[in-house]
Amino acid sequence: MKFNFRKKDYYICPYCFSKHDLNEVNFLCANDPEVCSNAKNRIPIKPRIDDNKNKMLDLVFCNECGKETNIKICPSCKSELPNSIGEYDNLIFTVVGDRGAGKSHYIAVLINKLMNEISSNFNYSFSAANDETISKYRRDFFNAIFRKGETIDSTRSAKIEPCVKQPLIYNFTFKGNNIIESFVKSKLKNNAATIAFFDTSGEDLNSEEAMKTFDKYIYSSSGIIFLIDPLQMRSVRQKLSKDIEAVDEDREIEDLLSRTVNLIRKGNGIKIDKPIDIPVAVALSKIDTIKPLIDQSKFINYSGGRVNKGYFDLSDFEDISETVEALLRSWGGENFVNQLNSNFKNHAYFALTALGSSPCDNRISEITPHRVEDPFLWLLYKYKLINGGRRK
Ligand SMILES: Nc1nc2c(ncn2[C@@H]2O[C@H](COP(=O)(O)OP(=O)(O)O)[C@@H](O)[C@H]2O)c(=O)[nH]1
Ligand SMILES: [Mg+2]
Ligand SMILES: [Zn+2]
Ligand SMILES: [Zn+2]
Repeated sequence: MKFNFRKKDYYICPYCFSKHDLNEVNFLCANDPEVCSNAKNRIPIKPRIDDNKNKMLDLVFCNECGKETNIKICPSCKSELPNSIGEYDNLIFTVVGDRGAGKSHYIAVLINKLMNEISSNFNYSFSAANDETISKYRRDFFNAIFRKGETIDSTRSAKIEPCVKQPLIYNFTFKGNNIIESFVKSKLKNNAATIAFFDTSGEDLNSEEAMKTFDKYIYSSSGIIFLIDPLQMRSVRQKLSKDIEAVDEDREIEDLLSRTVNLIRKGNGIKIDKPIDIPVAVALSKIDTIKPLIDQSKFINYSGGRVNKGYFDLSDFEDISETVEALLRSWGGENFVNQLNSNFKNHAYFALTALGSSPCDNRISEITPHRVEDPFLWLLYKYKLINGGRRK
């Protein structure tokens, strides 16, 4: 059976976020740089417009050496584009959070789980869209925690190392190859997406000025996962009556939210009285550290097979979101909750742990993630890539 995935007539570059018609893509000569000066000087090859009226060409011939090439590059920033660019919807998911909130470990574990388990439960395939993603994920995320059993170094600032800004890009496509799956698919509005993940560095989020310069991707996002380390909240530390040092004592969780809101409003020209429609998933990270503060009967503690059902469990989702919102309010997060309510039309609360326990001297003995996929699944549900359902 053959499916016609919905084709777009434009694409958004996942590196510089410029929007282009499909026929505006450029190519890079794939020949040996010793042989062809186009290849040597990375001179973009622009296809003739009448060769490709409204579609994206898959290959062109180099105007210098005549060799064919399928390496697509962005006409604005010259970055190499994933080969699948333009085929599917572009979704850009950004993980936002203060320094030490757990963003890097979260992304590392989430992607691993999506590849190995979650996507197939929903009949999707999840695969890296380009070689850079494969090597960056291995180098900066996977190797440390899954191979060496060590924590990931703090993300370097994009100011110092431009490569930090490179997103991880994945294709998420519905497999649907039998009658039942194709029935499920027919009810979905979308069935494929290119998803870019950004890991932001704490330093880049320090001031609005820095966010503006480096984090254009925040206001261009299709969805935001906003991570909060519960131990960052004074009242949580007091309740646990431990001498836990917060990564940053003086930082209130609503400060980063205000800066994010201001950035999105300015970047997209949204007036103060209009709600922002980017969905925001607020997630408590590292919930393994606050076990004593969570009622053991709550859904948060369980995950029993809910992702095996192939739909987004709305009853479970609502229960968790209400629980976490109430927890945040009771821990002095009223202001945060109110700010979120008044600025974002679409928001929900989640709770997760990427590692399942605290590393000891930067060593991770065992990784037992819990509910890491929930915010991501909610975003997919919002974009109608997966269906929602209720328990009978
Ligand atoms: N207990 C616990 N600690 C975590 C978890 N995830 C991260 N951490 C700790 O928090 C530190 C900061 O996490 P990181 O992902 O680097 O934060 P980032 O600055 O937001 O990228 C790590 O070095 C770990 O020690 C978790 O799920 N549980
Ligand atoms: Mg980090
Ligand atoms: Zn050439
Ligand atoms: Zn670009």
